[in-house]
Amino acid sequence: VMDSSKSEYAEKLCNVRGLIIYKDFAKNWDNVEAFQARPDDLLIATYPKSGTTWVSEIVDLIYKEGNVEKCKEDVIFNRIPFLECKNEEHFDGIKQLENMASPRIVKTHLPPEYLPVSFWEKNCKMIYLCRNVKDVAVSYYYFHLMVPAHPNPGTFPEFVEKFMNGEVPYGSWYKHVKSWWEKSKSPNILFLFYEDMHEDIRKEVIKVIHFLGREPSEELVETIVNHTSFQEMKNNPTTNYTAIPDEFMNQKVSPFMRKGIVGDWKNHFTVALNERFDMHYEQEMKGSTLKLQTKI
Ligand code: A3P
Ligand code: EST
Repeated sequence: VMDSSKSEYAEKLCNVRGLIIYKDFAKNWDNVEAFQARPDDLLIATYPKSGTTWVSEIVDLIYKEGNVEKCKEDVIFNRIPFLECKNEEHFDGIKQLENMASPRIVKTHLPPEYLPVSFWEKNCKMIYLCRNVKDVAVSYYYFHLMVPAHPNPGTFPEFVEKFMNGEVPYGSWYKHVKSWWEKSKSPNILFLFYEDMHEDIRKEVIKVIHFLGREPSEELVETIVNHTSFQEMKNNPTTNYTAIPDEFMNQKVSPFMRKGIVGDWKNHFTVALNERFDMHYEQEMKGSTLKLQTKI
């Protein structure tokens, strides 16, 4: 079992300058590094499974001034291309972006150190969304099961071991959020929390509208809150990823819009695993001023 899982990792994932990433993405790395950002690009950065799709739909609706029908004209991964995404002939984030008119909204899961330098040179606005690490681990586990580009994650405790060691695509969650947290001292970067969005979505939506230099009319905020609820996005074929064929994303195994709640980790972590995880968390995060919401 050990040998076959090891060879499956080598077959599907790859280490690019210290970052673990999908092999297909790695083959395209020269193009990622050379990517030319434009000054009016908006970057949405997250660690995978932190609510990227949710905040992306919110931002696109702000750009489209609350025109829901316009958002529904195309799937979210065409409206907001995924920068480093590459899969043979099916997906190419760089190519999509190059052919796109400004202003562009760009999705990435890259840590700041791996972001194409032009984003820094052009001083682009960026939004980073952070989610409670335990819920990220749970969500990433189901994502591993449903997306065949991942090695088999094994049991949940086995996966959590890999996750803690950063042996998953995009590497260590701890490094990722710590680095982006440091970067977010710049006024160009808005740092948001998934749990805050759950607690008071209106407040967070207004925050994003202000960050984008616009005025939050009552009507716009109302439209966004309604259109981007979990149920709406789960039933919306342009946001629920059902347009991606089963061979790449098998939603019969687990839906992309899975639960969309805070605290699902409590249904997955045993007391012992939780204690081990907490100890490791303290070690990894000591020295950082970033504090997650702990009341969940
Ligand atoms: P769960 O697997 O916990 O349900 P990403 O978009 O970064 O891949 O993150 C996916 C996670 O965000 C999933 O978490 C998904 O259900 C959740 N999500 C997506 N849209 C949401 C929404 N509108 N409200 C709340 N959660 C949402
Ligand atoms: C990875 C992270 C993410 O937030 C969304 C997606 C959707 C598309 C997925 C990709 C991913 C992982 C790699 C792929 C891709 C579709 C084909 C490709 O191989 C599975």
